[in-house]
Amino acid sequence: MKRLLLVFTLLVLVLPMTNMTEAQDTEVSLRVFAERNDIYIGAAAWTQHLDVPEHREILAREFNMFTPEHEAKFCMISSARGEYDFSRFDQLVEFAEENDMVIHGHTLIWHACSPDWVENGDFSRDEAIEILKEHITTVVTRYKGRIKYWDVVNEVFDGAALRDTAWLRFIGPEYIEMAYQFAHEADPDALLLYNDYGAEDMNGKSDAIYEMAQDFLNRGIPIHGIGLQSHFNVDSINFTSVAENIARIGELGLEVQFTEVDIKYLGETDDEILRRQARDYYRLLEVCLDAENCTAFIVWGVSDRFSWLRDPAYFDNPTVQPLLFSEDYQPKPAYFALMDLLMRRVGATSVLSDDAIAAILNDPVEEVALPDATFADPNQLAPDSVPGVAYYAPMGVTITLDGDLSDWENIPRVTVDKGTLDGPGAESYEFAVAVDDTNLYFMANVTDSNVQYGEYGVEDWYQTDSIEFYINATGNLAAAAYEPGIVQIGMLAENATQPDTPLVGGGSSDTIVVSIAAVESETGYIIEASVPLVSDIWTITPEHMGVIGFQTHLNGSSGSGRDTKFIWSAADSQDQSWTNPSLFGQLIFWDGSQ
Ligand code: 9MR
Repeated sequence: MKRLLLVFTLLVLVLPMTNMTEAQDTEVSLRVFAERNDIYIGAAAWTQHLDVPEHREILAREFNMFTPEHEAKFCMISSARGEYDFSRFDQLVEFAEENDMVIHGHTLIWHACSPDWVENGDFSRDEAIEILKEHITTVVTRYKGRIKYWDVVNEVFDGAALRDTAWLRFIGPEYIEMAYQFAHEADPDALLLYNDYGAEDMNGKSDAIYEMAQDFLNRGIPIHGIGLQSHFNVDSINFTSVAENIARIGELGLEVQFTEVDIKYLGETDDEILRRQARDYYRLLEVCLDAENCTAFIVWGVSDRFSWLRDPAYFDNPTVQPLLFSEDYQPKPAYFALMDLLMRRVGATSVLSDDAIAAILNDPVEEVALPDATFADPNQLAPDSVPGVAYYAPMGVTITLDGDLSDWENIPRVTVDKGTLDGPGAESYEFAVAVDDTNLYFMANVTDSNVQYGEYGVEDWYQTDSIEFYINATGNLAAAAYEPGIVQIGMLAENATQPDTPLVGGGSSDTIVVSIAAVESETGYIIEASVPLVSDIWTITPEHMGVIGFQTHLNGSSGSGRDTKFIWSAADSQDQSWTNPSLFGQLIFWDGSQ
């Protein structure tokens, strides 16, 4: 407790005195206040983490639920059929029990951790069913009455389709329901969850999981809840949509748990990114507290030091700090934000002052004062753009989509050569935008010595050479989630070889008609595109100095998937425009006759 009290004391220096009383009189920990809010607050760990005294202390003090991070999985406990080594799993269970933590078992069946003897086996359907049953029965029976929740199967969906796994090949799709039946037979009191990632909000994958659960319930297959892994990126969570998904699962009578929460980001760590991370942790816990069927909020590790995301095999930021405690076990803003929420919800005086929590939650309104319009070239039809912030698009210019750039003369060009990935997939691109009375025109002239065609299909368009532009025509530039009137339009370089069938992807791009002309050029490729100003999803009426949201990206590949990502809008430091339109910049219409 000493270390934490020291932190509180330091904080108190800048907090009103009243807050001190609570910190002194009551034990202040996440678990104490989670209990008072009637939810579990959990953390995952490996046995090796328990060797670090601070790690053990924080686990025991702050969390009332425990998940074995890796050492309970099939590949970790069984080296041959019928042979098990439970020593590390046992250590974790004993640690959790000693500290009065409810155990969340993770996981019985997961394609990424099936023992080699299963993966490489050649089993008949009946044999495979026997093996599945033996494994589940052995493990669940061993810990019967001690493990309250089980992630029975993990990640069996790949998008909305069933993932190709050894079990699917041996048994067919019924292996999933069999796993639940075997687990239920072994411990009828255990609560059985289905756990997956990328299905936190309303989407095709969460629809498929919802339908599977509904079908199981209709047919009497025992399932009690859905685990939403929640490996999120800063700025990317659609909280409303997550709440909607939890509510529909609740209507089925099922629990939901956030099972593997971490919130990551690219690039260096600074106060601002940790603030936004704290804000996102707070808002996510708030969604859980607001939903009656949300029973646990589990973080995927304690200290940033041991996060799985530091492994370059998983994520491209070896210094990322995605958890609640720093490398040296200091509580971070995200910890205090969660603490604040749990305390205020039960009427306790928070460890944070009103001003301190407001500073975490309230995004500064970025009033970007645009400089006076300048013209680098007197013949320009609109002012110079403000780098990464605003682009002035001339009005009254009609462009022919033909790959010939002569009609773009005197329209301001912007070069983009920076973003979140700086590989050899492209050198740079320049873009320009113009409008007439019927269309908005976009042009990208890409410098790329090695253009890829046919590397990926249109559904994975962003993995290969492609150009994106984004429009937010809703009038609300602060919109942080996609809604009608906001689109991401991704256009493959391959359009240069397929002039008749536009290859277009991107969020809601199917809600608007996009016309494209793409050609190869001496230095790479050129794409010209247009969208109508009047459509089912928007009516854009250009007026001098009128503003809409706008963004553009480049994806570059040199043959083995995207290695280059250039981004125009400076607000989008994390490549999150595909999910969060508040990160776009501004497109300002310019009437040269004014
Ligand atoms: O965090 C776990 C890491 O320590 C393991 O090395 C890895 C093995 O694949 O599994 C990680 O946990 C995963 C979890 O079991 C299922 N969802 C995704 C998690 C992160 O990869």
